[in-house]
Amino acid sequence: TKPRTLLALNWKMNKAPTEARAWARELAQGYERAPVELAVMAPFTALYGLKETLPGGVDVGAQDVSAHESGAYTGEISAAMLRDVHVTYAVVGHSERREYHGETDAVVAAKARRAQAHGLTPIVCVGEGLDVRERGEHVAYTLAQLRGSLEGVAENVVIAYEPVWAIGTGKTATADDAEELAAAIREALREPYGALADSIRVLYGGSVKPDNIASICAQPNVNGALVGGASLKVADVLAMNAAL
Ligand code: G2H
Repeated sequence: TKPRTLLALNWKMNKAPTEARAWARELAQGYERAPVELAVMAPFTALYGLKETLPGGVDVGAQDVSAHESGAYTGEISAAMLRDVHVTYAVVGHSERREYHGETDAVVAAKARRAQAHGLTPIVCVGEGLDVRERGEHVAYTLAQLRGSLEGVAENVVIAYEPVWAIGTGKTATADDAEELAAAIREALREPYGALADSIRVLYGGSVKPDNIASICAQPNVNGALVGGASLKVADVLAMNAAL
């Protein structure tokens, strides 16, 4: 049995708190609770008001979390602070964090462990760039990144496979590309987690939209999507929710 599909929206650095609440009110008008789980990864400042405004059963997540517990880390947001405002998920190791903020696999794993220690579910992102794909090394590269990013991380985790060449570019991996990596990731998860690997959700991310989400999420090892650009408009989100 497949785990429940997760439609995870990644707003990135978009929507002020006021805009986020307006979006949630608009969603509530058309939203019918689907068999899939819906969760919104919003900027820190929007999380509290968003959770209060969203229809019941829709979760919120942060796009990052500190690896540290508390104290002299100016500018950081802790897992405990996120939990206090009813956050369920924390994305860690998104390729934009790895690329623009120098996050290594070790840092990503530390963030994931800290999130779990406070009852959050980390969404750990992995995926290769175009050069790696062109050399045909995408499976080995992604699995190495996965192992490093899951060091000491417990099974309460979601994995997002996001090939960097497909992010925000309009180039989507084919459903077969997504399945190839999702299956390889599932196999690799058996080593640390044994039979629990089957209950861990593996998402695909990279230019997912209403017209391609169904075929991607129908793949045997794909358990949902992490959606950036197409997550900003309510109409697109309702269409994706209905397609699953
Ligand atoms: C990949 C994805 C969401 P987009 O970053 O995480 O963004 O759907 O815009 O490619």
